[in-house]
Amino acid sequence: MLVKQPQVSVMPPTPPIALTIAGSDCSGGAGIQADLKTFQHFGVHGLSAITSIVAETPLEVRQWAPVDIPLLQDQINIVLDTYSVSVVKTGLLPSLMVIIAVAEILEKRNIPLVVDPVMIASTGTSLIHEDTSGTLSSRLLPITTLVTPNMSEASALLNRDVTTRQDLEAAARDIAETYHTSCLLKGGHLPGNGDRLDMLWHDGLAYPFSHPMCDIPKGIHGTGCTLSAAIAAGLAHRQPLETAVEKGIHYVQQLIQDAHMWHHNGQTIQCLGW
Ligand code: PXL
Repeated sequence: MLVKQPQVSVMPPTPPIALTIAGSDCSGGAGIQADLKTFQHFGVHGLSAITSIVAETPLEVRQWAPVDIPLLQDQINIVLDTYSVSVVKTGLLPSLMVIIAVAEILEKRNIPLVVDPVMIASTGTSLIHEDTSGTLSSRLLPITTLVTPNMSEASALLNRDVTTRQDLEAAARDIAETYHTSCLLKGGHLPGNGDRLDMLWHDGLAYPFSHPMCDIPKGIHGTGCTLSAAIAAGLAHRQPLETAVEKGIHYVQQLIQDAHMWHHNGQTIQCLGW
């Protein structure tokens, strides 16, 4: 008798599915909200597990609190048990316990992982309880496909200053080689008015992406979340990593140019475009 075997598909599900594990930004520009918008733009179905709730706008962080660990674990486990997830992206992981809980789940599943090591909001306010860089490095980076630090996050991961254009390539390489991953080091905070440089280190090669400096209007946040979500969407579509990175950088550049602006209660507020 013929026993029907479940079909194992080598193609991604249509549409492909991505999971973001990140914080909620009630103002809709960063965090989970930015990730879901970005997934949708790239034709990827977005699942989300909320790590932390942040009461904020681009101008101010008023309050934040982490979600209980068992509730976070169930959000992640229920969707991973139910959907064929092509890629996972992490954003704000606000405590050591959260990082460990996420790592324990993802270690058992072999899913491409993009890690945006968010530690502070664009206002400069810390969104984490304690220094999480050591635990991020030891628990999450070894199972990560791509980590996307900015320069201060790269400094924290490497325990050394990463401040100049000349530091970027060696820092991206050192993060990638130390943790057996790939690293996109974002040079957006480089001093001066010259071209911006983002440096990808992938499979032993440096891929510099330079683009004209575009004035990020004050009060825009969520560029890092959007970039890492766009790259995750590219990976969900099975693009090579360097292609996903190139398209992601281009997408964020476009959204900065297309930023929305509102005036309310005597204040100007801006948000990445669509
Ligand atoms: O932009 C970094 C970031 C990530 N995640 C959440 C945030 C922010 C910045 O404000 O609120 C939830």
